[in-house]
This record gives sequence, structure tokens and C-alpha cells, in this order.
Amino acid sequence: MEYTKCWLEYPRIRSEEGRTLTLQNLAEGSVGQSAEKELALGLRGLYGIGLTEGGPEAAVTLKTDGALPDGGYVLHAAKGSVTVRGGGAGVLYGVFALLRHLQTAWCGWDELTLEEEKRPSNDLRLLNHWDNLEGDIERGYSGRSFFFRDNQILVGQRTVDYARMAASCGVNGVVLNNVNVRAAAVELISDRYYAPLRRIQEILAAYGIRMYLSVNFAAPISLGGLGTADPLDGSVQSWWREKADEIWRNLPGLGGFLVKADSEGQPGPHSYGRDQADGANMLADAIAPHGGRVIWRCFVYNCQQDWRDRVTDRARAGFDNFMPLDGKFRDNVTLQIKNGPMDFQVREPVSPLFGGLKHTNRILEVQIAQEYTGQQRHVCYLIPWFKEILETDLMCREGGSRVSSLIAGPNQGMAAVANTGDDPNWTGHDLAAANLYGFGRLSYDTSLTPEAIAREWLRQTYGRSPEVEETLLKILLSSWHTYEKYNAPLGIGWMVVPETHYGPSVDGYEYSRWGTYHRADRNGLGVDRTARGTGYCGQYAPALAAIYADLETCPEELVLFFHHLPYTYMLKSGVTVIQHIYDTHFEGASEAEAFLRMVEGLEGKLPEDVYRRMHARFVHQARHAREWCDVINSYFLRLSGIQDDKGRPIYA
Ligand code: GCV
Repeated sequence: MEYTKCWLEYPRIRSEEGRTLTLQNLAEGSVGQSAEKELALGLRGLYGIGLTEGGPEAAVTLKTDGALPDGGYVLHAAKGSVTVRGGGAGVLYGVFALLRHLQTAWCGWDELTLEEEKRPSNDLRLLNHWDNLEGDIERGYSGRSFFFRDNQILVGQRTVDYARMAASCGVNGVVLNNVNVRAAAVELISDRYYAPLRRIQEILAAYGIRMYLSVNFAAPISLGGLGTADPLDGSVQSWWREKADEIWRNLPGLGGFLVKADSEGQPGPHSYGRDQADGANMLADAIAPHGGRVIWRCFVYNCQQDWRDRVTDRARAGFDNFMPLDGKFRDNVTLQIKNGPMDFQVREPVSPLFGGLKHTNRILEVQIAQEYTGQQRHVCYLIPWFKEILETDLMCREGGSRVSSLIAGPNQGMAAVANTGDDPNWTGHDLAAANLYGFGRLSYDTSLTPEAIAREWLRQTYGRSPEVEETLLKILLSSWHTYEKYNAPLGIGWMVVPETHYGPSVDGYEYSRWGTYHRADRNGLGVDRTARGTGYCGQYAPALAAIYADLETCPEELVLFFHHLPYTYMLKSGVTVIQHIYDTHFEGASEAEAFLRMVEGLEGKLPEDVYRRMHARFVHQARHAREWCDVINSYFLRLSGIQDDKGRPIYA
């Protein structure tokens, strides 16, 4: 199927057809060759300029520089002469940066004047694919997998273009398969799949990307025929050691394993009375001789809760399970922690584990697959949200403890659950590609602003049209807040249809086993997570815990996450909780309607197929946002009996 190249289309800036530039390529290895290929592609597209081999006087020099850290680069451009020096993949990143600057400045080749030095903010910048071997994607909203189909591995030009896109925004690691490792996926670490996996690995490696695999903790049983997967059992340990030798013999350079253990039905060390460190360390020891890393997820909670039980609080689970183990993990283990304590809701506080852990490597896990944020049918540019998370100060260290600094440093970083599939535009909604691009850029450089990232992406994707750029920028930058307005109010989350996680269902999860409750009654709603309630607040450093526990200082957008409040409680914004619910839902729905009108103004200014795809999604979003508004407002009017003070239509 034909597909777009997203932001790597290289629309023509001006024609210099027939011109050639000399290139001296001193960049090493397959990454050096990719850097040259990408430069050639970019220059041909942007200007029609060709490249020819040159010597020391060449117009462009690419060079590996061992003094720079992996991924760092120095870029110098003046009067048509360009030098890019980089450490490891840095030379490739420098080339992509050069092409990006030419497009954002929208200037001729000779006109760019630039001195830029960059080092990645994060060591690990990972995409996690939840692709299944059968070809479906768990929580995938852009078609089917382009890695797997019918238990076969797909390798082709699309794999190469995927690697190009990922590298162009700074991604340096990719987990190919779903963390729920079932059926044939268990056999990814066997002879059945090594040969095609190696081909994918080589493609990724040429773009500075390490491949990782999700593995099943019980593989010694299902694959090895042992009677146990107990991490302290000698036969299990030697099975994994021998397996690791075999894996790395076949896939040298593999980054390591991603593991979801003791979570939502996946096996893990708890089944044997062992803790999470016992499990992670056993795997870490097996793969350490090969330089492998275990990325161990902290999404461990009781998904069989009784809704009648008001003491157990799912939000506490990550911290309660992992905090006592701080310092017990091997160096080649990194814990991967979801941004919030629940599960990728439109708004949550930052997980207290980021601040609590002092002696353990950490990765911040976010989700660009919009599971709870509109499933790539609603526009929801998530980079402002991720930026807010990175800037949150957890008040756990003298001199500042923003999340961005807590996850910086060796063997730490960021991971995103990917939003790609085999749709012709890769991400379902054309504008969802901004999340893919934006995650990479932000994880590479956490100082970037969401606006700067969006502008870069728009300019590279749609060329230079001020009207297109300003209109889509406005939509992107307000889209997360708009989505939040018509969703569950004030941080409480979870008012979605169970299973699909799409569309409003206020009580969908209220009487279920998932530990996700809003506790609404005729007087009020919210969960008391202060010391009087579940005590979750106490998992933060004392200064921050005090801020959340006090209604005077608790950030308003999270107030129902931390407190149970009457509908008549007066918020600092000057309206009651119930009036806030009505107002924001009406606002959200009319903003979605306004998005549609704005996009309609772009007819004839965007490529026709892009316009058609986008328009259909905005029509749906406007209608669906109205549905959200009406369901939520009607539910709370019926329950509270309190009228909207503006008298708008609500279906009592
Ligand atoms: C891959 C949520 C999703 C699941 C997902 C899980 C996880 O519960 O709904 O589909 O499983 O998170 O992050 O492991």
C-alpha cells in the first residue's frame, strides 16, 4: 500500500536543479552511510541539488567525532559550506537537524548560517510497540502492524522508512512487540524468528536504533518445558543464561528485554513468592555478559479489586510495590514507570515513584497511542502534557527535582507507547504524527517548547503556508485542553466505555474490578487521597504531599483526584464544582466545533487527500465531543439536581 513519508517528504523550497555539491564523508559505519543517504534525499527534494564525492575542500563534510557523546553533534553552516561532526548516531542527527533548519528557515542552501551544538537530554529514547504477531496492535488506532502479520515478520521498505522517521527525531531504541507476550510472540526468542529479526535489527542499527524485545517471564515453562519460572530456581537461571547466549549469538547488539510482569494476567515473580527485584535481577544477570538491559515495568497493581473496598487504592500500587526495593536492582535494570499512578488518563499527577526512588534507573513511560485521549480520531497534541510532566518538581532533592532531571543520566530516559500502524499516513489522524515526531524531539531535547516542536513539524510536513501553519498550530496547541474539558472533570478520569476506552460512560468502571472509581453520589464526587482517605498523598515528598493535601494549594485541575468534594464547593476560579463541570463541557464541545470550522477554512490549501482525511475526523470529533458533553452534563444534573446557572440545554 502507498504511504506518506510524513515529515520526511522534503517539499521543494526552491529549484536549483542541475547544481551539485561536493561531499566528504568521514562518518563511520552504516550510520555514516545513512547520514549521506539522508542528506542526498533531502537536498534532492528541497532544491534538486545532487551530491558528488569530494576531498578536504568539499562543500559538505560529515565526520564521526569520538570526543562527542553518542547522539551529540556539532553543526556549522555558512555561505553554502557545512560541517557536521557527531558522536555515534550524532552525525546522522546532525544531518537531520541541518535539513530541519533549512525547512524551518525556508531558505536557500547558501543562505543558512548556523552554529549548533546538541547533546541528547536523555540516554534512552524508546518507542514501545504493542504489536502482536498476528498483525493486530493492542490499543492501535492506525491500522495493522507493519512488523508482523499472521505470525510472520515483515521486513521491507516500510521498515526502512520507519527507521528513518524514528531516527530523524532522535529515537534510539525500539521495542518491536507488545508487552503482553502471548501465543507465537513467546517464540520470538527462538530459531523460528531469529533470521527476519536480524534483518530488522540491521535496518534499525543503520539508523542508530537498538532493537529490544518484550519477553514473557514464564518462557522457561512455555518455551523451555521446565516446571517452573521461579527466578530463584537454579534450572530457571541456567535456562535464561543459555537462552541469552543463543539470542545474542543470533541477534548481536540486541538492546535487551522489556518485561511486563505480575500485571493484568502476565506472569511474574509474585507467583513464586518472590519480589520484583528477584525477577528483574535474574534476567539481568543472564543478559549482562552480552551488554543487555532489562527494562522492567512498574505497572503492577491488583486488577481484581472489589469496588466495595474503599481502602485499597490502585494509585498507591506502583510505589507500594517498588519503593521498598530501591537500590536492590542491578545496574543493567531500568524501571519503566508510567507518567501517572493510574493509566494514561487525560490528566493525572506525576507518579511519586520518580521522586521516591534514589538508587534505581528510571524511564518515564508516556503513551502517544491515544488510548484514553481520543484514539487518533480526536486531535490531541500531547506534547504540552509531556512537557508539563517533565517540568513538574517533585520537591525531593535540594536544588530542584524536576522529572526531566530525575530521568536524565546514563541508562535512563523516556519511552512512548507508539501510535503507528500500516495506515497510509502511519498514524490514523494526520495530526497524530505530530505526537510521534514530538515525542522523539522532546525526549532528545527536553528544553524544546511544544510550540517550537509543532512549528517544525508543520513546516516540514506541509511546507510553507502561513495560513495552514497558523491554523493547525492553533488547533494543536489547544487540543489537549479541549479534550480534557469534555472528558472526565478535574483529574478524576475513567468515565469511558470499558474495554474500548472510547466514548463517555460515567459509571462504566464504577462497579468494576479495576480500581478506577469516581465515587459520585448526589452530594459530590472525587476520591479522598489525603491522610483521612487512602493516604496516597503521603507517597510524595512532604512539601509536595502538603500541597496536594490542602484544598487551598492543590492544583485545581487535579482537585478531584485528591479530594472528595461537594458539588457546591466553590473553586478558586469562582464557580462551584458542578458549574465547572457544566461550563467546561459546553466549552469543550464548542471548541471541537470551532476546530471543524477552522479546518474547513483550509479546503484547497492542503493536499486534497490530506484535507479529506482530516475533515472526516474533525466532523466525527465535533459530534463526539457533543455526545461527551451531553452525557456527562446530564448525568450530573440528574444526580445532583442542581441546575446550570446559564440555563443551557441539559437532558434531565
Ligand atoms: C498492553 C492498559 C491498557 C492495556 C495495556 C496496559 C499496559 O491497561 O488498556 O491494553 O496492555 O495498559 O500498559 O500494560
